[in-house]
Amino acid sequence: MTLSRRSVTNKPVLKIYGPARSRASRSLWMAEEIGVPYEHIDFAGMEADERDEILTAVNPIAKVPAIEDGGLKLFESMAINLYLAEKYGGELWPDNEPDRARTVQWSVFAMTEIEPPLVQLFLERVIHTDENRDEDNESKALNDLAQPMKVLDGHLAQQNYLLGGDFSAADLNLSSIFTLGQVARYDMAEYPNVASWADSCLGRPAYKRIR
Ligand SMILES: N[C@@H](CCC(=O)N[C@@H](CS)C(=O)NCC(=O)O)C(=O)O
Repeated sequence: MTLSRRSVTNKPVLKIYGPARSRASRSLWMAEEIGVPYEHIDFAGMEADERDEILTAVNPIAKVPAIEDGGLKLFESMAINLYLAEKYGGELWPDNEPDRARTVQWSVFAMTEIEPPLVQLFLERVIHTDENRDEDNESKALNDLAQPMKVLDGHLAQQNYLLGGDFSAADLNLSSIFTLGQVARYDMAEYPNVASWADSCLGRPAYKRIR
């Protein structure tokens, strides 16, 4: 078994499972952003059954990302990122209860309001072939995005980042979803505040390091 390692120490406690070109990028980005040493198990060159055996020991549904940190095994990208930010995040993790609650709010918003229609758009525009492409699904995805995007754009018209003037875990978690929008050629011209905020977040050195 070959393990790919990205770490600054010999034996990091934190292990992150999943290739960078997957939702694991969110957790890799978080780890890079907060500077916690980690071992990256990206499954490169592994057969599917070997990967599944390793992964199901951490995540019974065999999806990535998953992490181990000491005795803790955790899956679901947002749960992982909230945990990492709280434990190691320093300035990325708010020091007050209302902003911590808002961080959870924007992370859940990312997963429930933005990610599902963006995934649908990605499927219709990138994955599906001419035979199974469904324009109604594409229109529905764009429609479903319109209202939450308008709300987000209005919010970001007032401030540079989700919680105010500084980049935080909330920005990382929500902006990480928009990588899918880039691949799906989602035009954000109608939402200029979201577009410039997402460019600023995804332009951060810590994100670039994991791509
Ligand atoms: N809600 C989960 C979704 C995880 C997920 O679907 N991950 C994909 C990769 S992006 C996966 O592991 N799919 C199964 C596979 O690759 O075999 C999360 O955010 O962590």
